[in-house]
Amino acid sequence: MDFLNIIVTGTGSSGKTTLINTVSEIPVMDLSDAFTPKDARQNVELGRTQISGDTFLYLIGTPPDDKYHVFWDRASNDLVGFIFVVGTSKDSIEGTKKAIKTLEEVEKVPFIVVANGLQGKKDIEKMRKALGMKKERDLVSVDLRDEEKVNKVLASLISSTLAVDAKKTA
Ligand SMILES: Nc1nc2c(ncn2[C@@H]2O[C@H](COP(=O)(O)OP(=O)(O)O)[C@@H](O)[C@H]2O)c(=O)[nH]1
Ligand SMILES: [Mg+2]
Repeated sequence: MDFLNIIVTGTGSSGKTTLINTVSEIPVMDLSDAFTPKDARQNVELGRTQISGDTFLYLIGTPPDDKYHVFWDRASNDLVGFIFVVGTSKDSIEGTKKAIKTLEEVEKVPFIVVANGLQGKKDIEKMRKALGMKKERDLVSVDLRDEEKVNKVLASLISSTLAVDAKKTA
């Protein structure tokens, strides 16, 4: 059996739980009570989906604030990458922008930004600007309730990670 991790992060009400629920084959677990530190005992959840005969993908949902990075560290073995879920509110955009910046400063982990509530290409470009995202980074507009679309996001993140790994070993 192989187990891979994806961290799903974003501010409150950005759509993390919705995304994880859409693809999880197990009831999404609320891990709020399972971990310390005490002040991070909120909003941590876990879903799982089988991506091949013997490979399971764990989806770990947390807010983007620093105090949750302990969960990111714990998931760093077998980490495929991050999904940032961003809504259209100013808070969500600012919170996501900050978290992306932090991640890019610390390590070269693949990530994809998933926006919900956008209409058309113009909105996507506006969001890219607002987040200060580099051109080579992926930003997609997805209805998080759509299983097929969310699965595509997972597949895309997994394949970009494999591409990075292949480069490292080449
Ligand atoms: N229109 C639309 N609403 C969404 C989408 N994803 C989530 N929502 C709604 O946004 C709200 C917050 O989502 P939730 O998953 O609880 O956010 P979380 O706090 O990040 O876990 C809920 O009412 C969802 O039904 C989406 O892709 N499109
Ligand atoms: Mg939630």
